Amino acid sequence: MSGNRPNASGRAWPAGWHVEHVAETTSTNNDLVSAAEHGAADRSVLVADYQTAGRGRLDRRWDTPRASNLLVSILFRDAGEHPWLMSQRVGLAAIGAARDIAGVEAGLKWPNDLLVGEQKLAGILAQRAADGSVVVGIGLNVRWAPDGAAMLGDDHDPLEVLASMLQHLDALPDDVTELYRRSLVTLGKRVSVETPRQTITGTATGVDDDGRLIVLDACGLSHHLDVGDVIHLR
Ligand code: BT5
Repeated sequence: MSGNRPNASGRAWPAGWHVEHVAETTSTNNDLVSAAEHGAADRSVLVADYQTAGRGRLDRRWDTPRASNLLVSILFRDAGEHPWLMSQRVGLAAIGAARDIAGVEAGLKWPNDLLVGEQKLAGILAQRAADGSVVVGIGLNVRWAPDGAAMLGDDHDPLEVLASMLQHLDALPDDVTELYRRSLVTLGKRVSVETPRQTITGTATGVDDDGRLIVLDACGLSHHLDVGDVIHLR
């Protein structure tokens, strides 16, 4: 990967990030997981103008026309036992970039969707590679969004958003617990959470130390959920 020198896009990236920019691939996450297993460096970053098989969670798709949006994956070799912490960091950095580049205020829907109001601006997909490293991919709508979703606006360049996001990642404190909780618009809301086994309805009261969403149901039971799709009810 090309390091901190200006690369094909002619752009100088923040120091310490090894950014490769390609015109097209299947999925930046797939590529970077495979690169990780072949020894790619910590903080390798793969950004594509277009993905032919962009992936969401649970085998859903991530769609975006050519050269419109940010499609990027980042490799973290020192993610430790808590891969979800890296997703939280990427989500927070993306909020900072949306604010700096476009003046757009986004919040997080648990676990890591970026929302503007209730419209989705970005989605995050984290995967663990076989060697234990973690790849966090983010798709952020810059110049295009599907119906009902949010974007930053026509004037903005996906690579500029990435540069800002990397700077924000560098500037985050080691412990982002409080920052994450403050950005999480899910907290305090009534939610319905569809998990692989059941749907839980209640009030989102917190996030535990394992990154799980705590939902208090009408019977007074607290559920600690580690996966699921959240709907904000109000
Ligand atoms: C996500 O999944 O939100 C994670 C998306 C991660 C995409 C990035 S792009 C770079 C990297 N490489 C990859 O292959 N993936 C990552 P999920 O929560 O499952 O949301 C997927 C759902 O969002 C889809 O089923 C659609 O309903 C919706 N969707 C698809 N494209 C969208 C877009 N551009 N904007 C907003 N919503 C979208």
